[in-house]
Amino acid sequence: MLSNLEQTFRWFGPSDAVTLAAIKQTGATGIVNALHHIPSGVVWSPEEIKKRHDIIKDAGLTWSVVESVNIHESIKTAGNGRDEAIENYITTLKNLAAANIKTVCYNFMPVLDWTRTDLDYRLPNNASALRYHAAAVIAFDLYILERPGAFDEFTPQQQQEAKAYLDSINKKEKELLVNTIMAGLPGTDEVFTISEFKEHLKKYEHTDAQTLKENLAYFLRAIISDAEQAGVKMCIHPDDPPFPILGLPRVVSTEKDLEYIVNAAPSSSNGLTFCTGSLGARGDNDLPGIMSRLGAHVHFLHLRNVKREPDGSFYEADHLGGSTDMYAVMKNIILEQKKRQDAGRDDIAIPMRPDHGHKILDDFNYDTYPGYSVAGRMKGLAELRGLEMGIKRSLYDKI
Ligand code: DNO
Repeated sequence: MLSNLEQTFRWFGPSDAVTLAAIKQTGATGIVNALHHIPSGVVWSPEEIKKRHDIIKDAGLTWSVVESVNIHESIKTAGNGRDEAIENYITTLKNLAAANIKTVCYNFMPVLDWTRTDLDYRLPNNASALRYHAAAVIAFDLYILERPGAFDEFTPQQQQEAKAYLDSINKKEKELLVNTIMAGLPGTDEVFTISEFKEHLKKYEHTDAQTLKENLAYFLRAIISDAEQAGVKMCIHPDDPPFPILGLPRVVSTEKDLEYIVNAAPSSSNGLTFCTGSLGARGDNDLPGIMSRLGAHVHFLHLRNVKREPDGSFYEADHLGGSTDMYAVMKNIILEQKKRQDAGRDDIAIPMRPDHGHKILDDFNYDTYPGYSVAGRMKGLAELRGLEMGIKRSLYDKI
C-alpha cells in the first residue's frame, strides 16, 4: 500500500491564537513553522531553532517543514550585502538540518508576499473568504500609490473599472484597502506606509523580470550544493498572485518559470512547493499537468482552490470547489507517489497542508492570521484526506 501524504498544518508560533493542542485535534501530525521574529538575512541560531522545535515536540507533533526562511531583499535585487545574506542563509539551513528539519519553503516575490484586497469576503453561506479584486489593486496603483507609468499598463476599460471602484468606496474602506494591500510578511503585523513602499519600489528600478530571474539563479547556484550536503530540500513557493503587480516583476508564476528554476541548479535539493491556490489564479496554468510533469521536484504541497473571475479577480473557494479540478490534481499527486515508490525514493509521504481556510463556525470568535482559521482549515484537511483515500483505494486496492 502506498503511504499517505504527511498531513501538516501551519502554525505561526507561540503568539498564534491557534494552539498546537487544537491542531492536534485536526488529525495533522506535522507542523509548518518559521521563526518569524528573526528578520530576514539574519542567521537562525541552533538555540532558537531548538527552543521552537521542543515546543512542537512537547505537544506531540513534529516540525516537518519551515515556511519560510525568507530571502533578504539584497538577494533579489543583487544589492549591497547579497553575499553575506547568502552566507547567513546557508548557515541557517545547516542549523535547521542539524535539528533534523529538512524541508524549507521560500518565495522570491519582491517586497510583498501574498496580496489580497478583501480579508472578509462573504460567501453565500456567510463563510468568510479572502479575495483579490483586480479593480481594487489597479485603483490603488493608479490613484493612491500614483505610480509613474502605471496608466500605460492598463486598458481603458480596466482604468474605468478601477475609477468606478474607487468612487464607490468611502474613506474608511479606502484605508482598509491600503492596509490590506500594504500588509507585509505573514506571521507579522507589519504594514508598509505608502512612502516606505515607494522606497522599496525604487530599489527595483533596475530589476526587471529577466534580472530577477538571474538573481534567483545566482542564489540557487550559491546555496544548493550546501543544501544537498546537509540533506535539505528547498522548495520555492509560487507567486501569489502569479502575475506582476504594482510594477514589481514576478518570476515564479508559470510552468516555464518552474522549469527554469529546477534547471538553474539541478539537484534533488532544488525543488518546488506545489501551491494549487497560487498557480490556480491563472487560467493558463494546467495544474494537474504541472504536477505530472514536474512532480519529481515537488517537496511540499499547498492544497487550496480559487474561483477565478473574468477580470483577473479571484476568491478562495472550498478546497474541493473553485476553478481547479482537485480530483485530477490529487490523482496526479498519488501517481507521483507511486513513481517515487517504484524508483525506491524515500520521500513518498510528501508533506501537504490545507492551505488557507474559510472562517466558519467558532473561527469568528477569535483573531487568526488571515486565511489561517482552525475550523475552516480542518474542513479542508478532512475533505482532502478523504479525497486522497478514495482515489488511493480505487486505484490500488484489489476488490
Ligand atoms: C500565504 C502563504 C504564503 C507563503 C509564502 C512562502 O498564506 O501561502 O505567504 O507562506 O509565500 O514563502
